[in-house]
Amino acid sequence: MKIKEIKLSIIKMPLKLPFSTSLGTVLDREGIIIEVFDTDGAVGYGEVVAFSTPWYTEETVQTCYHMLKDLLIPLILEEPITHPNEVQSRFNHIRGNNMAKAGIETAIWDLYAKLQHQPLWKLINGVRNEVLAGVVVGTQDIKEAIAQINSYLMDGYKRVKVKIKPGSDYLLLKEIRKHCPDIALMADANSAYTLKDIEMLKALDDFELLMIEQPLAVDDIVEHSILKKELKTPICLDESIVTYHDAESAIYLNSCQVINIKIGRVGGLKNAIKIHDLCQKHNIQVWCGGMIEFGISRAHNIALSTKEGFTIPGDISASNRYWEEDIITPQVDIIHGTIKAPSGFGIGYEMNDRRMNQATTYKEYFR
Ligand code: OSB
Ligand code: MG
Repeated sequence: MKIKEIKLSIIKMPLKLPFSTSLGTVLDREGIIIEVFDTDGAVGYGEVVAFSTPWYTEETVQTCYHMLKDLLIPLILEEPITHPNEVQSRFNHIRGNNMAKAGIETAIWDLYAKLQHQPLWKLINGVRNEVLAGVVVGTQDIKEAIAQINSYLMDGYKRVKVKIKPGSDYLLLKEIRKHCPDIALMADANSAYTLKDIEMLKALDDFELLMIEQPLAVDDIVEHSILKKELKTPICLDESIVTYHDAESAIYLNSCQVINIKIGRVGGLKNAIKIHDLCQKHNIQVWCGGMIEFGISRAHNIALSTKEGFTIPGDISASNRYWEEDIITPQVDIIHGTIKAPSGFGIGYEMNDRRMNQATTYKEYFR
């Protein structure tokens, strides 16, 4: 691949509804869309999933922009790339900054798949042409949460996740269970608890949750292994797994039954696939996490979720879960709780230029 030009666009869109977690509320979503052009005019799309502020991980839109502009893009333009697997190693001497790295790495995967005349999901040896969707409720208000769940069930979602925190946990889940006894339900704490809360966390075993996601500290692997011995509810790690080595450590210490794989958090598609393969080998369940993303990242998530290990629904929802109108076309739709893997080359979605222009607040080209 001879990459001639790279375009960065900062975009911003209001969410249809506010999204609250144990760490705060998101009203507007800002992100970076990356377009990588080769010398023949073919284009690959990537998305940086960092938020405007560092509430989920330490990266932000501005830190990612700096990384891309000043360090990562120059390394990509420096010499031709034969295969997207080379991108990671070109960034070897730059620590962390996984979401910035993943944004450009995924754009190169898309371009490569297009040049190979293959859907990305087939190129990465996906095994299914539809992936299981799941949806996240963005409120801890009990009445409002139940109303949202009911409407998502009408849309066809088969798995629902709610965000919990101390004070909004037992009663919230109890009421949801009372109204929806049979739904596949899970809870995400975004690290809101400590081992001192163990009795409360044990009490949540009453609700037959599919799993509890990231109950303890963001950088913890040890205490989760202690908690796991006490809970019936399976533990899923999200924030704690940033590298392949983290996944190895969690498996070694028996810290979880499940890992949420996010392409951005782990630094790209190559790493996501490596972690998937490791989990397969060790009987750790995986599912694809979400970042309240725009359509480009959503499309990459769909491709990843066609891989063999992704047998449980991820946080992959339709475009209309968060947006009046997404930046891709067609919009991602849910049909009977699943999303069709597209048949087009690369990510299989086109840019919705009109919507993209409306959402763009800043753009810059690099050669
Ligand atoms: O912890 O999984 C998380 C959104 C932003 C940051 C972190 C998380 C989430 C979600 C929502 O839970 C997933 C989605 O619907 O995109
Ligand atoms: Mg999470």
